[in-house]
Amino acid sequence: MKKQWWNNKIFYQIYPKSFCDSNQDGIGDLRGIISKLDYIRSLGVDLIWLSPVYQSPFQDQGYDISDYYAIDPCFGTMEDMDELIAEAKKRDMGILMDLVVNHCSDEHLWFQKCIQDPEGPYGDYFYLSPPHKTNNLRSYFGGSVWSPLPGHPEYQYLHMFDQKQPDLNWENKVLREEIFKMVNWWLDKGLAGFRIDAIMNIKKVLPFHDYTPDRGDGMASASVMISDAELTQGGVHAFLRELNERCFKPHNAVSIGEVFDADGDKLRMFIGENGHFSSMFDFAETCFGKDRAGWHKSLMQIQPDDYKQTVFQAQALAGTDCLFSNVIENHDEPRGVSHYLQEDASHDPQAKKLLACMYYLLRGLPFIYQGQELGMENMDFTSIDQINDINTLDEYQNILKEGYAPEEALRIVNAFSRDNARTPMQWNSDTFAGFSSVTPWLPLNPNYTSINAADQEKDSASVLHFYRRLAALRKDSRYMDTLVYGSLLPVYEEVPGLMAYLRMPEPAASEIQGAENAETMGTKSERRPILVLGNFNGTPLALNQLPASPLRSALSAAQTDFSAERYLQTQADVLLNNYTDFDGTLKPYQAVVFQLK
Ligand code: TEU
Ligand code: CA
Repeated sequence: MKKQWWNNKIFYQIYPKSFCDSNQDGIGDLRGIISKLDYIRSLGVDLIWLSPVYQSPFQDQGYDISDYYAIDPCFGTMEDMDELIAEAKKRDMGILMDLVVNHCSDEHLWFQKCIQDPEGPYGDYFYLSPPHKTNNLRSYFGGSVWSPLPGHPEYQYLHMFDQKQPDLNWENKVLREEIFKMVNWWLDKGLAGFRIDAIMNIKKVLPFHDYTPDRGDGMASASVMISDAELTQGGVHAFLRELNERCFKPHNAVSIGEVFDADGDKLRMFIGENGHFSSMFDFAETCFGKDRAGWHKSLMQIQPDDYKQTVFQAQALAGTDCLFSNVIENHDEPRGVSHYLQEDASHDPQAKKLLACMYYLLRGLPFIYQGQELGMENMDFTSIDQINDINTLDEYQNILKEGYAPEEALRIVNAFSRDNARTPMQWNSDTFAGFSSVTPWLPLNPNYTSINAADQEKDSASVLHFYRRLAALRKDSRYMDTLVYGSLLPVYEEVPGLMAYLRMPEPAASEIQGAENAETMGTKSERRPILVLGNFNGTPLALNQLPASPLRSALSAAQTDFSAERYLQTQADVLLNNYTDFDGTLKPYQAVVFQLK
């Protein structure tokens, strides 16, 4: 794998509306973010991804942009944005914006001009179709993907998401040029790169045709056309190659794709050495158990062994030439600790640290979503009126239609709602959690009195301090060859509730035949395997039954009958531990990282 400047970076996602409110209007803003840059840096973060801060009517919380060149007034001004970039740079951090170019807002000038004159040039910026030539796709947010073009009953326009998010026509070269110009404008301003939203959707199957219905409404999920486009139309690749060549590559920018469903042989087209993006999210765990029929048919919680298998499969797919972006949550998902830990564990700081340790040290780029570093949990919404997210409101209606009682429907959406992650950041135990001095735009999770940054700052055993220790480990130049560039080898897979993997150092440049620059790499590096062990069981896990052989073979030393327990206790060095000791048995939810001899 060719080394790149972003390979060893740590990422932090900010959902600006819910991060920090500087002017006391209940909405987080750019100056609020600027005031917290030292805190973010203290987590070892190098790159900050901001969910959209562009001008927007907020039908989908900023993922509906009405001006790509303007900051929405609720977040501040373009001067604030420039200051944020500059202040981040002073602290050795870079800013990534969210690139939302599958669609814009219906309030964008392009769509307004399209409405004025659908036969004119702006009609080609969108997908317009006579009513009899549309298809039966269901939007991701419910209802048909087609809506009548205002004032023009002879046309329907396509929107994969909400009605207020018309899809942009990437087949139109003029539109693509507009997008490239805009992306370069932002990169020239000094952005480090972009996270690229919903990008698989930019390729449609033309002419439009119907798909086999997957629900009683006679419609098929919009995602079906996207898989079809990959299979039959050459997919998104030509568009993404052009975007990379014209924008990311010339700026040496980092680009993180929001890509769902890229199967094995396609992965390298996205994130291989000459791929479209620097990296893309591993959503295999996110998607595990999700059902197209809706949240009521989806699995509320994943079992630890399914989690570990899903992660290991994704890691195997990425091999040693692709880097996934690793997440346990984001602004579209429930909180990771609530989703991936079993009920008893999901409030336990030790279990939260365990989950943190397991995903953070995988091969790939670690992403932290705001509040994750505190172990923030799902919100217990007590009424549907507390929920703002359109996706949740649609699923709620869908579940009611399926005949569920309102309380049951609320219980189900509580488990999946995107608003779980969007409640305000919990800075301290003051009124409104230090997020604002007025009522926030979305209710606070009442547990802010016990889960907040100020308290955890004072407690060296807190989840927050554990995230700092993870960063320190990952950044330690002695382990870089192993933790950043090394391969991943699952071990003891058959042991229930145990997640264990070896990170094997990549061969030193000097060990690679014919390598140039053999001296430049790895002089300070400690080229020994690292073992990550985590017990997801609420009971102790004795290691005396585990054979030492997988560890021995990793060391290419002679096989012995030595048990893993004895080997680890007597010969391996502990690099990180969520308890204060290791006595040969893993305590409930204990995570330990060893360096082997
Ligand atoms: O999400 C894309 C996407 O596929 C979502 O529909 C996702 O499946 C859903 O949120 C899971 O519940 C991106 C953004 O991350 C999301 O916030 C936006 O709403 C969406 O694009 C439209 O821009
Ligand atoms: Ca504000």
